[in-house]
Amino acid sequence: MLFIAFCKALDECQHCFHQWQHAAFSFLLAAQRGKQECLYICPMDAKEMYMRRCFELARLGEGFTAPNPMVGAVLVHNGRIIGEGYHASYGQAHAEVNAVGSVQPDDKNLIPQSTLYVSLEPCCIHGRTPPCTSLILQEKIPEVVVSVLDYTAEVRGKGLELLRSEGVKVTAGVLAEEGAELSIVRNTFVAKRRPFIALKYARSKDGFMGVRGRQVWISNRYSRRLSHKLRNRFDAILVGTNTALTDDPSLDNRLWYGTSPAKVLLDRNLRVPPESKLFHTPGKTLVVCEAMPDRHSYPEQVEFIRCAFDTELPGSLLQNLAGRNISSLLVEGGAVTLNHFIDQGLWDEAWIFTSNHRLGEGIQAPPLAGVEVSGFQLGSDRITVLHAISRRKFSAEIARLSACS
Ligand code: AOF
Ligand code: ZN
Repeated sequence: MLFIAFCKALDECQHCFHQWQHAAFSFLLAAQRGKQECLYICPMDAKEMYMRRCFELARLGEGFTAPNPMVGAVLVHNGRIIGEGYHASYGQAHAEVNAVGSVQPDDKNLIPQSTLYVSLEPCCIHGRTPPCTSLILQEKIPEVVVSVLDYTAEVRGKGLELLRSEGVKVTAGVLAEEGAELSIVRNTFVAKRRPFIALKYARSKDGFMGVRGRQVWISNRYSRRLSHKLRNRFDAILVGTNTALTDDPSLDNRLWYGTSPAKVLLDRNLRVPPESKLFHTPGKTLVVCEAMPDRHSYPEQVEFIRCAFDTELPGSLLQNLAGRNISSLLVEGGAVTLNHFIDQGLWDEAWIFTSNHRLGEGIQAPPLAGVEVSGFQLGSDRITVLHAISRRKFSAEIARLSACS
């Protein structure tokens, strides 16, 4: 029987570098417990397995947590998950609190012998909720496993330090590349002091975004749904004057569940008429202009940001938006607006929808250099997702720093 336990462990750990060690360990464990067989999970794989579960949980909060990150947490006792949680909504309980809170009464006494897995470094500050580090210490959780650091200035490694100084065993950097991507929006927002920026545009097969002065539908209806799904993920959506005039877009999220972004319109001379749809769909509209607005012509939820339309424009606007807690921005065009951001390297991600029709002529889609991370077919449209080189570097830096924290 013990031999069977040994073979089983060897088989289960066959892709693992430590397989012989684990098989031997499993053999001893089985002998010690007098069990016929003993399931043994490689501790390396186990850490990653629980962290993957944290990532899965975290994503359940997508679209609802901003400007906070998506975070998931799992509490494990002796190979059994006794609690799980995620940050579901801004201002509400953090993932760790929900994970601890979900432990059943019969298992509560196990918390001081359990390991807490969290996709992000536990916070050590009083924000809208108390620090998670206090909860961990109060619950006497002896071990915490984290994927990546929280770059919020007052946290950034201090959460881990505090736990260690109180005798908690802390491991950071588990699945750090994935963890860095999961929290890239928050970490970009707090480290670069500007919203995370995604560009989104549709282009014809021959590379045109549209025809000047006339509305042209390029992408198909599945792509429209996907673009509304993106609107749920972003705090704000931005368009320029020409797009607002030719398309009269609503800019809200009607085709996907969740929230609609705040709307931002670049309209230097206030040429977009107050009766345009985007001023009347629910939610705030911010109009960036140089001209003095006639406030009373617009609905109450319209606000004006007056700034010079010079080379400083994207930078100063982004600062203003960050001050309003807008942590992510979806720039939907048109070409002039997109180029404002591209020319200054102010973008992190791009979603390009390429149809299989040719337009023959029109406004050239902007050329973009980035790393293609995803490409898939959505009916007749091809969707390409690019990451800016600067974002790749930043993400890699987060992963590297987290692994040696
Ligand atoms: C965690 N777990 O689930 C989340 C964290 O204003 P508050 O109270 O929401 O706290 C803001 C801080 O918490 C900030 O550092 C943010 O990055 C972090 N988010 N931290 O330990 C969580 N969502
Ligand atoms: Zn917290």
